[in-house]
Amino acid sequence: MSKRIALITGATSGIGEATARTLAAHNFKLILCGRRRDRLQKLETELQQYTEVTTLSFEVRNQREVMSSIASLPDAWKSIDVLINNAGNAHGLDPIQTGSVDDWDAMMDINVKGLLYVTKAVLPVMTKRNSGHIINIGSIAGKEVYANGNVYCASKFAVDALTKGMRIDLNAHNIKVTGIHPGLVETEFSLVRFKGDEARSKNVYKGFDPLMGNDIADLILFTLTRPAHVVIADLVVLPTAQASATVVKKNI
Ligand code: NDP
Ligand code: 8X3
Repeated sequence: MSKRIALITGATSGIGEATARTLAAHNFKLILCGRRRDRLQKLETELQQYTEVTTLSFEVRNQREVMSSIASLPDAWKSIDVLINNAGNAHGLDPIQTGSVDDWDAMMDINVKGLLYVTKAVLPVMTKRNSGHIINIGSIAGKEVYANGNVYCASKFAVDALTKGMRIDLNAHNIKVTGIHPGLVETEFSLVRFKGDEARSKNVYKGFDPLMGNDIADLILFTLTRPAHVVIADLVVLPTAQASATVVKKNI
């Protein structure tokens, strides 16, 4: 079977980077995306020993940049089979009454509108061929609301709704749509949420075994390797120590 082409947003760290490594080892050609060009180049060089890799650096908030970057792909890369909408972050953890409007804009623009822009740019090749697979990375925060999670949770509830909506609208086109909703995964996520505060970020993952990027990458691979007649529609995955968005058994 010829290699499928997978486009991964947010491939410069965490879940996206782990997914790139896993898919490189399992017969996928990769289009790696993110804003940090140095990291993209480093990963491209590393993974080229296993598969064909190309990179696109764009800001998912900028619709024009998203469209022109994806349109700039050489013909050999245009037939994207798999889209992994992973780029996203939380910005801040504040009560609604004191939350920053800039943080709210960032989360809605990146997690919701960015996902829509990338999907819009990639879908024509999938609908034309009546095949493809879209995986949206949601979150336990898109299933449960927690204190101070307000806008991040809203953005991930939106991802959940969009995933369901895409599955319905793309049903006629034979396109698989999967939502994967992780609990606590140790990545750069908390460093971004807490604006570079390393101590506060590390503390989130202290006293228990969190999920790692590889755990989600494994699930993505599993989802992508089901037979043609099977779609994994919705997956919630937590560390064993986590029972809900806020119940985590910590040994500290
Ligand atoms: P990381 O911070 O490690 O990775 C985030 C990725 O998103 C980076 O590659 C970053 O690349 C990219 N990104 C962020 N903002 C933008 C932007 N404006 N334009 C383009 N790319 C952007 O976090 P995770 O790996 O944990 O997060 C990946 C996804 O998983 C997110 O959607 C997150 O909400 C979700 N998630 C994370 C959980 C966790 O506990 N870690 C749990 C549940 C879901 P660059 O900065 O180079 O642009
Ligand atoms: C990231 C997981 O619990 O920090 O989506 O919101 S959580």
